[in-house]
Amino acid sequence: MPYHSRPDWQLPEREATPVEIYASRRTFVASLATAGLLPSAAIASTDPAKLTPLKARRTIATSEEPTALSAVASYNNFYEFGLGKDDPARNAHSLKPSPWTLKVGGLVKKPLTIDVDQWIAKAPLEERILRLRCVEGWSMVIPWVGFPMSALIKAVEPLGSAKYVRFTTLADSGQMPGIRFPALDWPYREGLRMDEAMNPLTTLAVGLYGRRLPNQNGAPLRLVVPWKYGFKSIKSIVAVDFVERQPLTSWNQSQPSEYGFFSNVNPDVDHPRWSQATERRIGEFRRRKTLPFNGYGEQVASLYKGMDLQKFF
Ligand SMILES: Nc1nc2c(c(=O)[nH]1)N[C@H]1C(S)=C(S)[C@@H](COP(=O)(O)O)O[C@H]1N2
Ligand SMILES: [Mo]
Repeated sequence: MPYHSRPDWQLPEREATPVEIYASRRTFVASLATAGLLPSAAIASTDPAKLTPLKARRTIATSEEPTALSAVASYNNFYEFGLGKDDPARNAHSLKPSPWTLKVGGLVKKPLTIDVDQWIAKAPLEERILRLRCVEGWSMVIPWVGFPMSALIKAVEPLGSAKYVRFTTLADSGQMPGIRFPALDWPYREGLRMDEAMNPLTTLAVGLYGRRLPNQNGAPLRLVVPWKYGFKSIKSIVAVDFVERQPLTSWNQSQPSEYGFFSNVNPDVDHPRWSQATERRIGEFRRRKTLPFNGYGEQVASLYKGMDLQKFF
């Protein structure tokens, strides 16, 4: 879908507020590390307060209240660190998000090997406040920091034969205690169709709440696809590959009848074991109605025109 003018969630340049993060006692530690005066392990923390601040211009907002940082960083799904909601925050200190190399290749003219720290330092970062709806029936509103996936796609110049994008998470049992258990077929893999990956809402996040990503949220770089169930938003990415055929993805592979390749948020298609009609917004008492495409239908419904969304779930 061509992106004419300005969608309503995108603020005009002059109204967009730069998110200035001022140095505090805690960020002093991070700045020492950035200056090379401390080993990078000092910033490889699960404590968001200790993470490096990022400057970003707010481009996508919502009237909804963001979920508290304490919940965003302590109630997680990241099976490489355990299956419990609090396991990632407890265990992810062993992940080393810096230095980190991202390889972008496959059917492209200009494959790239990216040093993620250097990239974060010079990329124009945006703050994008987006809803996240987990297939399990809970949701959050998260102020991500990152950039549109389309910027990376344009940089590598995909060939005409590239129809899908495959994403791969790190799989290192030394850093990730959970991958010793066969909960999923590691490495965690996800995929998008090219037009989905190019949609302006598709985000590569490097931070949240104005700082680098906590390890448990997928440091140093993760995908955010806000109109799809949360498992599509793959964490701690080491490879992005452009491919011709629909790629195998971890959840679809493990349970194809429960987790489709598309997995667009859809209140009308129940999970075989529970309803998807409502959700629990973390921090709220009553359940709310789940919206088609997680409320982003205006921006993405046209991607699926003519598709049977009961069949292609
Ligand atoms: N590599 C990897 N990525 C992952 C997961 C995972 O287990 N491993 N869990 C997914 C699921 S089910 C959800 S709901 C979101 C949760 O993101 P959050 O913990 O930052 O809220 O991450 C997704 N990305
Ligand atoms: Mo999820």
